[in-house]
Amino acid sequence: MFNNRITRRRSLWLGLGALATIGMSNKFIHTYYGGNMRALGETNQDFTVVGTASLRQRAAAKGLIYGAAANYETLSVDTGLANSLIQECGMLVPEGELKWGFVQGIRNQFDFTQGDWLANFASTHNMLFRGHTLVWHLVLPEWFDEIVNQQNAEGIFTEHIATVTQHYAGQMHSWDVVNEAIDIDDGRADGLRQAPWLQLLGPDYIELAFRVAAEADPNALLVYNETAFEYDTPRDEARRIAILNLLERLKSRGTPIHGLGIQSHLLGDGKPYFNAQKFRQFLADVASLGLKIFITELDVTDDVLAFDIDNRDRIIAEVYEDYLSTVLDEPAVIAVLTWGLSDKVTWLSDYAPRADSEAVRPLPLNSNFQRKLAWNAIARAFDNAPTR
Ligand code: 9MR
Repeated sequence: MFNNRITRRRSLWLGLGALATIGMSNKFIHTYYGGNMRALGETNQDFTVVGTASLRQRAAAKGLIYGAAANYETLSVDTGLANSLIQECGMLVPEGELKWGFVQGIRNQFDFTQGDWLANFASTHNMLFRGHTLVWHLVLPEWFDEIVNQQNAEGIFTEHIATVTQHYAGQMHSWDVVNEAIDIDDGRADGLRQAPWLQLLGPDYIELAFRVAAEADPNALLVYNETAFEYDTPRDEARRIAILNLLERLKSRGTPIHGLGIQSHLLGDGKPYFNAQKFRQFLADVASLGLKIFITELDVTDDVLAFDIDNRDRIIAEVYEDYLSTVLDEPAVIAVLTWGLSDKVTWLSDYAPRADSEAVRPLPLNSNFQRKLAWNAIARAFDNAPTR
């Protein structure tokens, strides 16, 4: 049943596409299985943390980066959120502001206002800044279908990537150059998604994106970012193989790619399907290609966990600690980013709400910006991690 649930959930997840264009809400009705996956009080893991140092400090002590995604809309008005980010984060990632449909919502009119505000927030508070994302099949502008065709596609593609990367050159630690290019359900032998750019430019659009970005900003680390391959299920296994094949191909062709981003949107009820040994081997395989690894969008759903808040927080914290202790064992992992910092602002409120309408609790801080057990779990994982 879980496998069925995971498969179905992830298809929905990956199919967010149609809804995620500009001007449309990403709220949508979806059905999935209810039911509480665990009895109360089943967990007894120890989440004791020594001292009060921030996640940023604990990560830095090991040569790691900790950061979070945030968006202009909430960060610019919420001082509680701003103060928490300043305290806890060594890196900031714009949640949406650098996506194609935001930056070039009108053809040839690049609008960096919100991205620049976020870049300025990061530099003012001595945080690194990370770009997300240059090429994605979602959040394309409304003019895309009308204007882009086989004849002009390459010019529009390279111009967009060059303009955006040039604008932030010198300010970006790293870029998610291409996001979510794999979908094994699309039936191609190479596992690539039938994304608009693939249809227009062929499979080498990925390599082209990296080359254009590298030329415009030779100092940023260039990353391929992908979702939904963390579990020991046939689907995730097939996705891991497709990812490794893609990375190997890019490296063998001399593509300027420096890292893999593992989104890590984990499931609160996913513990039985996380195979630490297998995932650890996958990380080693990626590292053996000479690539760095970023955990880019970590959060943990609690939509199907029982209401009890203490127990829910414990289960979520367990998922964080089990995952991060496995991941941080691999020296190629250099950064851990959560997709948000406080439960007050999370995409999961819309995407994976609870049937009982209670607030979701997927992130390190609660909605009043206080540290939860998930925070302890991340802190412990950093404290126990080998030094880079
Ligand atoms: O969290 C983001 C949400 O606020 C946006 O509406 C959505 C579309 O822009 O994108 C969400 O972030 C996604 C990220 O860009 C890529 N990986 C999956 C994330 C969650 O959907």
